Amino acid sequence: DKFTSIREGYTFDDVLLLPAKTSVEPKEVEIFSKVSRNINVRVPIVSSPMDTVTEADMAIAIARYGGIGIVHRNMTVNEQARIVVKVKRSESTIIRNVLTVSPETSLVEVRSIMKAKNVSGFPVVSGEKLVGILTKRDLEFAGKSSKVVNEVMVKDVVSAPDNINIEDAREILYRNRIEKLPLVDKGNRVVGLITAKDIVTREKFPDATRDSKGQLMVGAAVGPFDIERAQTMEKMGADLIVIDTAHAHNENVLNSLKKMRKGISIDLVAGNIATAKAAEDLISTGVDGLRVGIGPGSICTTRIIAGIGVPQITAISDVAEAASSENIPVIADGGIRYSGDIVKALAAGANVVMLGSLLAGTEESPGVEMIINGRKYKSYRGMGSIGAIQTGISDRYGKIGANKFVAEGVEGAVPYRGKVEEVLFQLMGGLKSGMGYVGARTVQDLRENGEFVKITSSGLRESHPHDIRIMMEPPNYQIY
Ligand code: RVP
Repeated sequence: DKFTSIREGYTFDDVLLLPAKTSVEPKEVEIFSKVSRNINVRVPIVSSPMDTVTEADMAIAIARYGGIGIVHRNMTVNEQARIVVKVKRSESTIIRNVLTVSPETSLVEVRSIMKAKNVSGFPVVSGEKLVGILTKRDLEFAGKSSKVVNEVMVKDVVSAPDNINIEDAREILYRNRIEKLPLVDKGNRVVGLITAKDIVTREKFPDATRDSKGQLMVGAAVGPFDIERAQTMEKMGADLIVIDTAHAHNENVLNSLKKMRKGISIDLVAGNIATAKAAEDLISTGVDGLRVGIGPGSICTTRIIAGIGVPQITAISDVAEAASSENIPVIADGGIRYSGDIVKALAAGANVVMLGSLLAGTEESPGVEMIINGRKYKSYRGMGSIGAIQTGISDRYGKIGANKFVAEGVEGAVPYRGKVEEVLFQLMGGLKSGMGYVGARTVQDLRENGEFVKITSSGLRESHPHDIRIMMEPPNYQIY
């Protein structure tokens, strides 16, 4: 009968990692990992493409601290493109599309370009050649007169050759006490711009996930059949496309993935899935990463409404095993509530984890803040919730009929958690601690050698604080 060979599925609360003999101190462990075939990260965290989690601010923060953000798709292609561009432009050590003005440009016009394009100064160019530089400071002293650029710009402009390295550029900026260094070719034509601000920012975030040009990396979610959106995102500078569907193990999706893989040249991560068979079928379409999780999400009701799913530790482990022979990275998506869950997800075989709930409460998430009983919260909702389906264009979860939906998610609020930086610091501290207990020097080591013990409900009860009334809540253990 159907139950003789039935398997048991485990999730985070069903298991613990065995402490092992170790020679690794938490502060020495290495937590770099892979999100997909070609995307390496120094911190194994991906922010979920949800409309209360990842827009520009989140993607910028996550990439600065070493992970990568995936911009959600519950908006038009243009809106999503604008967010991708904002992340890509947020920091770049060398600006290539330099906005310039001419000596005859009026200051009124300069001010309006400054405001519209959010820049604080311009190289001044006459007949293609660099003749001066104009910064906010020069404008401040010019008053409201009808002057033109030529009258207020700095004429003995310091510039550097195009192939200058960042260290030398830094030195020139410092020695001359200037903010902006135009890069010029042999004909004195402006071909780039380095700003002091960008150099300082770069040094402030040594772990940042950057592309070869020094810009922050960012991913974009697209529907499984939306090749056009994927191509637009690539054109706008996205480094990664993440397929966003509740069930990727579907003939039509598989066929579309083959086309999508050929239609773009950046990495393509597909999901969600929860079985080894799905992993094999997805890998055969040529995708570069797998997103695992059917139903573990904190806002997800799929398992209750549709009766399907796989407890997340088992899902991760099954998919990771199928993916290992092809070396395809696995993203564990959903259900992570504490740093210990991250250690377990990686030990089960994931390369990185995707977070929704834990990031939705941060300052950088797009959700709205609210006060409930004197405590600060931020809104958080499933992409299959009525609210998300109605306000957007998401089709992650099937729409049945024109105006009636069968929701597979809920809407609510999570405690406010401060800045992404603080949350990640706590989460990575927990991960490093766990790796120390297991004796894993790297994430790869943890994936290969982490060993689990299965626990009972009394084991779980013993694991949480018990027999105490908690008076002081630490930042990494919250009570709802
Ligand atoms: P969590 O981190 O536990 O909050 O889970 C986030 C994940 O839940 C998302 O990355 C996505 O896979 C899934 N999700 C998003 N919306 C819904 C839903 O409405 N059912 N589920």
